[in-house]
Amino acid sequence: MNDRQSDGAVKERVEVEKKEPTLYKVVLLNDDYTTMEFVIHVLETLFLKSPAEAYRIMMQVHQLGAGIAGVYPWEVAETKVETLTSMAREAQFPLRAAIEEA
Ligand code: TYC
Repeated sequence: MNDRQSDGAVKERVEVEKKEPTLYKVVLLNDDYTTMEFVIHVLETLFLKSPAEAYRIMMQVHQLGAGIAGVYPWEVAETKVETLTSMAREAQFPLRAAIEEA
């Protein structure tokens, strides 16, 4: 729909605010075989974390079982998990991630 009415006047903009998109957490899961170094590498290169933040998240997952790698719109979260899974399979690690509503 455009903002023009048939008389050429501009329609009043009643709904200015856009609805917030639903966001999803990519939750990294612990396992016994993936190396800490590889998890840090994935957090830095795929989830764009600083080295310090990547280390913090990795240790949280290692000690507590799970941790948030990032929060994204649905399609981005899905693609991150797919890329993580193929990076892990390529390196022959069982690393996995889940998606949860934020
Ligand atoms: N628990 C793994 C180890 O001791 C390290 C690890 C951390 C694995 C985080 C997965 O998502 C993970 N080598």
